[in-house]
Amino acid sequence: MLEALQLKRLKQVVQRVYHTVGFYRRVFDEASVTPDDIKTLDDLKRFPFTSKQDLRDNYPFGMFAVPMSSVVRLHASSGTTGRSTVVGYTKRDIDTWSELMARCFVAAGLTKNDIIHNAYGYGLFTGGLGAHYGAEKLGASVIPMSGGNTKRQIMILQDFGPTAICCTPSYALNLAEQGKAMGVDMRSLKLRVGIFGAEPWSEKMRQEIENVLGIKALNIFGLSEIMGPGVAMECLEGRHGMHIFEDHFLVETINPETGEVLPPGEEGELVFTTITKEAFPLVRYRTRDLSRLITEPCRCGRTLHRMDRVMGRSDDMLIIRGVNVFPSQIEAILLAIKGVEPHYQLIVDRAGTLDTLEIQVEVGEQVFANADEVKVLQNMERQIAKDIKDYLGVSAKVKLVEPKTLQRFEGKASRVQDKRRI
Ligand code: DLL
Repeated sequence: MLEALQLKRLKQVVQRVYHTVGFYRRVFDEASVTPDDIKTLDDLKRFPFTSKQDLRDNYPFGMFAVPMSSVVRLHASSGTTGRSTVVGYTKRDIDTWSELMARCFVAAGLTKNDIIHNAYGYGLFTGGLGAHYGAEKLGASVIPMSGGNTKRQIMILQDFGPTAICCTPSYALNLAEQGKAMGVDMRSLKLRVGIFGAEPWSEKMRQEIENVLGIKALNIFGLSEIMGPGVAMECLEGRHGMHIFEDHFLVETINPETGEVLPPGEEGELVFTTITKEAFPLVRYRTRDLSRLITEPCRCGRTLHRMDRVMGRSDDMLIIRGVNVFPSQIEAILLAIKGVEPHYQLIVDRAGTLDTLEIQVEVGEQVFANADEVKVLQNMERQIAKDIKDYLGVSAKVKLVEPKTLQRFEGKASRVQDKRRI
């Protein structure tokens, strides 16, 4: 049944992208495949992958399969111009997304009688509005908190008595810590369940969150390119692995080195094909997220296959306080500043519940030779930190160091030290 529906939808989407998106026509032609080659679901394997670079090359709207007059919403991942990923939605895409997010809330045991505190960021990030529309679709009462203003969030949690909370897992711990500092007994709030995602987290973090907040913590997965939050979601009954909404997304795991499709159960890179999206359909999109598929039945009774928690990435993307950052984006900002050398180190750590980013970067001899050295250095540090915040949305501590003090590399540079123990 499901397979028949998937095949019908897959055929439609492959036809559509071939006829409406120049990129797909070109890469299908190059790979000598045509939409008619899809006879079974397995035939998808013969089609080329789509990468993030392809999206960048077609920035901002080149991959859209409908005219802009049909696009009712745009979202984007953070990034400097030309480097962020822009996604578009038709009215029907928004309806589908809301429906799938509503399914996620149902999987978390929520109904229209619940109050949902939504602390995912509202804006270009898909978390806030994605969860918001899903909560409304369910008929629950949604509190559109967005991120930040932590003290105010604690007050709202006490006064409005939400039964569910949506935010990144690290922010959940941050809230718990702030609440405790304010003398609030966080376990006695009405919260019952949390829907946490947008960044990697571990079983240990789950236990800690459940313990400090006195709730059940569930994992939700998604990415802007495929839709936003709600591509896959854990259920309250199973609490192990996230059910993938396979009536809307086809999933494969591949060996990131060779591109070979792996059997279910083996760890590899997740590749998604959207089969119902109108504005921004993607065929075989390489997520760079490493996970594995779980095909054993779940005790909740859902027959949708599951994906395990994301175990890492096959590229160098960092997620810092929920914001996706590529070292190359930081590099581009650094190099645009006069006096800065192309030698830098990024040190990512976690202080308590908060991710920290320190950027060490070399400056040229002439900066150190300057009589007003200290002042000049301080100004430069401030300027770099401001640019990083303005372009990428993350706070960083910038430390300028003397020329030739940072490590040099003979092969591939390794400029990131991720010291977080999640
Ligand atoms: O993070 C969408 C989202 C919002 C998901 C709210 C869940 C909740 P992007 O900003 O495009 O979209 O980032 C997508 O975040 O490729 C993963 O690397 C990572 N990610 C998302 N969810 C999880 C998760 C949103 N549950 C990127 N566990 C993805 C680990 C996750 N990593």
